Amino acid sequence: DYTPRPEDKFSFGLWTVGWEGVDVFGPASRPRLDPVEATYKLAEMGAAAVTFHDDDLLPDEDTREHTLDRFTKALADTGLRTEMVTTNLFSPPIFKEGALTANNREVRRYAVQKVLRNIDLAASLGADTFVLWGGREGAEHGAGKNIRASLDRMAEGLNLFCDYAIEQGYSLKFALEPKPNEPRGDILLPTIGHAIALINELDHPEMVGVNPEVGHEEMAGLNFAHGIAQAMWHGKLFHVDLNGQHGPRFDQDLRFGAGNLRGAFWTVDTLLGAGTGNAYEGYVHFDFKPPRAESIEGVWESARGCMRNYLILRDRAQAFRADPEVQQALAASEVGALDEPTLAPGESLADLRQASYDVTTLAERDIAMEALDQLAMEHLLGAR
Ligand code: GLT
Ligand code: MN
Ligand code: MN
Ligand code: MN
Repeated sequence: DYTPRPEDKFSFGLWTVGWEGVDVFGPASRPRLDPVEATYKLAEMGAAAVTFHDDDLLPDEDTREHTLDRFTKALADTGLRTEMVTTNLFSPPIFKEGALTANNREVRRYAVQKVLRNIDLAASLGADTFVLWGGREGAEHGAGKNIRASLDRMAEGLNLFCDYAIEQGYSLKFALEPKPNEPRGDILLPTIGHAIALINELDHPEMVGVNPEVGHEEMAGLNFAHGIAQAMWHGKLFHVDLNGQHGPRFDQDLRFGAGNLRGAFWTVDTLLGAGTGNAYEGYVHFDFKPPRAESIEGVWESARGCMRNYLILRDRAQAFRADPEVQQALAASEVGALDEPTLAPGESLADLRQASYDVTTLAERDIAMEALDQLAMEHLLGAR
């Protein structure tokens, strides 16, 4: 039974089901979806939370208070939470050349103002996480952007936000979302690794983590499961954007499970702790775009597919980890032996240097990983 339930902690960006299909080659193919109606519908489908950009929910000042009232009523009626809030620093034309890292200082100050107002909103709704995706922080030209100065300004902005949250007594944490390109030719903080390196230079690194997206890492040709495993190792996986992508091409934002299916299997396995017990405890957040050719029925089918694919893959990954043959295969591949430090406690480098190693036998050993991987494949394909 792959019915989504609130305890599965599924969460959806209101901009995902709300995408009207506007792309670079054509206008909207679907009518506007009222975000409050979408909230009710997602609750009915088994989601536990929603997330949004300031402008998704509250596009204008005149209707702001009224929409907020309707939205908070929808949350109260359904039991859904707002677990994450983010700011649109990429659509308004003022951000055409960047927001927090625009060359123009007035633009940067306006961007900070927009974020601060939205931090207040996030805190008032009880959100845990505040995401920052720097879609327009980047360049198409060489000399037009001083990258070192951009990093200074990015760090400055993040330091200001952390200080503000501390000052206000908010318990919010921040999460940076990397992406290599699109809409800018090259985006600042293109991968998980770049983002974590910047975080370690901040005034309050403990308040800032990452929100990696499957498709964004795969656009860069990277292994998403490895990326989030490293983020978890650093204690930085504050949030996640699950979706699907077919290798390095434009950002497809397919429903989770579509695209790189094997990658999705290892992603779920990694979130579950890859057999180690160190699981990701946060919301399972989907950031996809129901294909432009679908009508509203297809939009909900796409959202349902994200959740069902996650549940099916969770079931498959758990069956893989519980299979006694897999346990044997893991042992045959010496997977557990990697937990052991290379130098034993109390040993010295001299001990290591004095020992002799059977180079020929070691070179000839069987790593047995094809057998292990075939077991994973058969679990994934439902053949075991
Ligand atoms: C935008 C982007 C996403 C980000 C969102 C957060 S907005 O749709 O493509 O990957 O997660 O700003
Ligand atoms: Mn400070
Ligand atoms: Mn995303
Ligand atoms: Mn994307």
